[in-house]
Amino acid sequence: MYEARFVPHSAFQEYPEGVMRERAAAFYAEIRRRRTVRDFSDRPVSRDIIETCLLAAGTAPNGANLQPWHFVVVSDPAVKQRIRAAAELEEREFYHHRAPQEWLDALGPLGTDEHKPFLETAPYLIAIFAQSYGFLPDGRKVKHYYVSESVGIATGFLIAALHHAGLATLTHTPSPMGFLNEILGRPENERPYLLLVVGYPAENVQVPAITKKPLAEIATFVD
Ligand code: IYR
Repeated sequence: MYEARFVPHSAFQEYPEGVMRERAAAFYAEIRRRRTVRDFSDRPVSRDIIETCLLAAGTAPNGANLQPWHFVVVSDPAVKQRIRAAAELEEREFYHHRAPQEWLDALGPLGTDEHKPFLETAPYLIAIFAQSYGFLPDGRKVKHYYVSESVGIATGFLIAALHHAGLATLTHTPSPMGFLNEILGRPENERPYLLLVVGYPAENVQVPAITKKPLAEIATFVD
């Protein structure tokens, strides 16, 4: 039996209501500036910034604190080239055969296609893996819980952290992306969850003219 051990939550910070309101508004103003970009500069980004953002991602709430994620940060041009080739192979299939017309119609406003040059241009690709189970020090398997929820939340933290640091991201989801296990040598207990493209936007980058739903559409208050 494991004894739960508790410590004071001394890091919790309370603010006067006016300050809370200001902080809520400031965070909204900051996060609403985030846009997915699909055209990246090849300008390098210092690795320590990525490391700090990954530490932020690793603080995400998750099932039984088993932290069922692994982040592979790729900057090696040869590996990026292999990932691009494999992703474009799947994307060609997707855009020309697999995707139903309804899906292609939904993607229309984003202007995406099977060409993914950003997979080589951007300084970093972060392949995010979800671990369905882990291992104890003695090698025994440990089942993980709420894996997609946990990895989704950590990914959200990572995107927010990178944006906050002043970097652009693209959540890329070639499907299927089993090729990432092979190229990156990841074990059987890990499935690729998402490929995050990270760097500076290309000069004069343009983004789709899209809008976000208003509060009344995304939220209901029961009171
Ligand atoms: N994975 C493809 C298609 C795609 C699907 C959705 I849903 C998007 O929001 C964007 C793209 C691609 O990356 O092009």
